[in-house]
Amino acid sequence: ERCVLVGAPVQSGTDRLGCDMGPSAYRAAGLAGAIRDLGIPVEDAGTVVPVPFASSAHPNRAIHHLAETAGWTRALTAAAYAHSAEARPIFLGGDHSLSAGTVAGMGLRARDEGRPLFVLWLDAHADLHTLDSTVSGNLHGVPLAYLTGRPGFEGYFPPLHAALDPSRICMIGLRSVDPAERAILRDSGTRVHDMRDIDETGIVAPLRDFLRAVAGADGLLHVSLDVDFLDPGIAPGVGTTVPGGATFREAHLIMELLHDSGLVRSLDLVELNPFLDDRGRTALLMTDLAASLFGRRILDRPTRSF
Ligand code: DIR
Ligand code: MN
Ligand code: MN
Ligand code: MN
Repeated sequence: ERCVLVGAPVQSGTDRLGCDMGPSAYRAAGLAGAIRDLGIPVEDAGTVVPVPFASSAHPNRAIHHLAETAGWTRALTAAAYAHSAEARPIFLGGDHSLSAGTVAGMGLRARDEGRPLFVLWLDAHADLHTLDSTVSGNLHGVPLAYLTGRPGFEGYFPPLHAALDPSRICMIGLRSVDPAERAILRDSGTRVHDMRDIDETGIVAPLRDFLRAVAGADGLLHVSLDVDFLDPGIAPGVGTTVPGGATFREAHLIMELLHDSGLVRSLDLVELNPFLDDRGRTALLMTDLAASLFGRRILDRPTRSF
C-alpha cells in the first residue's frame, strides 16, 4: 500500500520556536527515500495550510495562539481524512497540537469503514490538559482532552464528530504528568504505561496486549510519536526534553512490533525542533524509526503474530 507524506508545520501549540522547520528536516533526512527503499510507493503531498477558525477569547489567560491552533485542527482533520482514503499518511510535524486534527480526521476515516479507531501515544507527556486546566497555555498539551470529548472545547476548537473512547488509547513512555492530567487518567480506562512500568516489565508485553485488543476489535490504529518519548541523549532536537526516556532499541522494537502487527494506518511524527537538533541526528533517528514501522528490519524473520 502507498504511503503519503503530509507536511504539518504547526508551531502555534508551543512557545518554543522551531517546530515549523520539522517537515523540511524530515525531507532533508531522506524519509521518502527510506520508505521507497522498502518497496513502498511514496508520494509527498506537500504542506497543509491552516483554515481560519473563529475561536472565542478564552478566560484562561495563559493560553496563546488559540485561533491559529483551532485553524490547524480544522485543516488537518480534513487533510487526514482525505489522505487516508487510499494511502497510509505520515504527518510531518509540527508540534503535538497537530494531532487534534490528524486523529480527528482518522476518526472520520474509521467511521466510514465502520471500524473503531485506536491510538498509540508515545510520549513523555499525557497531553490531556483541558483549556481550563493548562497552566503553560501551550496547546500541544491538550490534544487528547479535545479528542476524547472532555468538556470546555466548544466554541474554541472545531466541533468533533465523535469522541475517541479513552479505553482505545494506549500511552507508553510517560514521565511528566501534571496533577490535572493524573486525575483524568485515574478512572479513564486508558492503558497507561509510564517509564517505571517499562523499567519493571519491558516494552513488549504491554504493546502486545494493546495490539491484541486492536486486532480483536478489527480496529484501525493511529500512532502518534512525540520526539520526547525518546531519551534526550539520543534525541536532543525537541523543546521539552525529559530525562529517562526510551532507548534506541526500545523505540525500534516498538516500531518493529507495530510493523509485524499490520495494524497501523497512520503516523504522526511530532515535536521535532530542528533548531535545537545536533547536526540532524534527531531528524535522522525519527526517520529511521518510521522506516522500521514501515518494514525495515535487521534480518528476515517469520512474521509472528503478537
Ligand atoms: C506540559 C508539557 N504538560 C504542558 N506538555 C508537553 O505544558 O501542558 N507535551 N510538553 O508534549
Ligand atoms: Mn506530546
Ligand atoms: Mn511530549
Ligand atoms: Mn510537547
